[in-house]
Amino acid sequence: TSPFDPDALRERALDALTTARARTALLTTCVDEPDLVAQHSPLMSPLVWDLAHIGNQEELWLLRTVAGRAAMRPEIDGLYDAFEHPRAERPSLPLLPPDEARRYAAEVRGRALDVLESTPLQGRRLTEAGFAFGMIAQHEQQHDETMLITHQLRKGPQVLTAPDPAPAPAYSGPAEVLVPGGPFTMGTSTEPWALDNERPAHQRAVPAFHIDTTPVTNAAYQAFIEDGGYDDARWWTPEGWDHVRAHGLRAPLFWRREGAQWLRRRFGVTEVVPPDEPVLHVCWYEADAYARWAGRRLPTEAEWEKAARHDPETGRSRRYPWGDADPTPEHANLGQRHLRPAPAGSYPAGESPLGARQLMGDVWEWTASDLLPYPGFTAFPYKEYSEVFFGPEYKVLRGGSFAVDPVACRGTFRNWDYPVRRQIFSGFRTARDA
Ligand code: AVJ
Ligand code: FE
Repeated sequence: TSPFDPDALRERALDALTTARARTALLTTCVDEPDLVAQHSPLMSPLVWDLAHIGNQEELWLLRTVAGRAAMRPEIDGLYDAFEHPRAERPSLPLLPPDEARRYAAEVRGRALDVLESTPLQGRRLTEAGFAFGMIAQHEQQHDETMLITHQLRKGPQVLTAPDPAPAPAYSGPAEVLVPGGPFTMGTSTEPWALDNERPAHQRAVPAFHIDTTPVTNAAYQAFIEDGGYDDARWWTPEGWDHVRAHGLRAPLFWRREGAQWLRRRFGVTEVVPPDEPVLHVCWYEADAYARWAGRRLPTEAEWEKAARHDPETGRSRRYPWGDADPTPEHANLGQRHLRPAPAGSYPAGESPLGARQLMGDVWEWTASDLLPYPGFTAFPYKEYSEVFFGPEYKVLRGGSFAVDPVACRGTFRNWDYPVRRQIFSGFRTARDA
């Protein structure tokens, strides 16, 4: 059966919702109650807020909007509206306590699965091809990544464990690949669960360029540090230079120097920074400065997507670098199966037609581009998913991290954040004109 037929999509929606809830449960049961209601960083919500917000969004879209049901607890809507209360304020709100938040989310889910069973997946735009269900599964998975960031910021001993990615032989292929010039199809009009900002498919002219085969490694980034990169205004944009000086940045977030070594804290464990792993927890300003120091630049968002999707043989854009098949563990480091990126050069089965690796998974990759709508964009199903963020304040990240579930990751998926943010699972690769 095609992954696009209605029965397969219903199955897929059920599976995506179930996978997301298992991950949510894990992230919210491995710490005790005080930890769930505490704010571990002013950048993040208490975990218990994410938990009830996940349920509240599901109720809003699947029960009220799709199925036309009345609000279960109208009095809590405001508490879990991300636009009403900034993250820093959320711990002082009268939030549902952990047990109640769990019960609420579970009750919504029970009803949502009934709705999934009884809703035709054809004919109405919100539910066409299961879109609303896919959107809610992606929303939960996005918050599961957010909660993993909260776990990383949390002080205290390790509570999460996962096997390491398979060790990879040091990558010895070419350092960059040449992407030929010419138009390619960016975005999508056919991917059933693509979100509004990925649409519609359109042609983009992209001149020839070179792009790194793998994300920039810790070893390469350390060379920038040792070369005095953080002390040299030449490499930084004026805003970036102000930012590093005002905040005393010297290295990626969570790094600490001890003698000749760099150590980092990762989910409660301190370890030596592994040289061959993609660098993680850098902000856009750091990525941009590194690239300039290296005599290169960040790829634009269109360049990144062309490197990831363009098949020079057919001229088509693929769903993923390796083709149209959904990701498996052989293709990419996704889904919180590991709690770190895999060594640079891993996942040969996931490489693009031109030979670039790890475009999906491992680390979110900063691009040079601001978050802007594609020509023909229409907000759907609500303006606050992406439209309100369009403009120069946000930079686009592509490709997903080890913390992203496959349901929320594709060649067209767009993420964004402020250029100062580095608690996110962000890295980058560099490019140059051909
Ligand atoms: C797309 C990751 C920037 O977390 O702010 C979650 C995703 N939107 N709930 C965010 C999202 C609404 C969004 N990002
Ligand atoms: Fe949300």
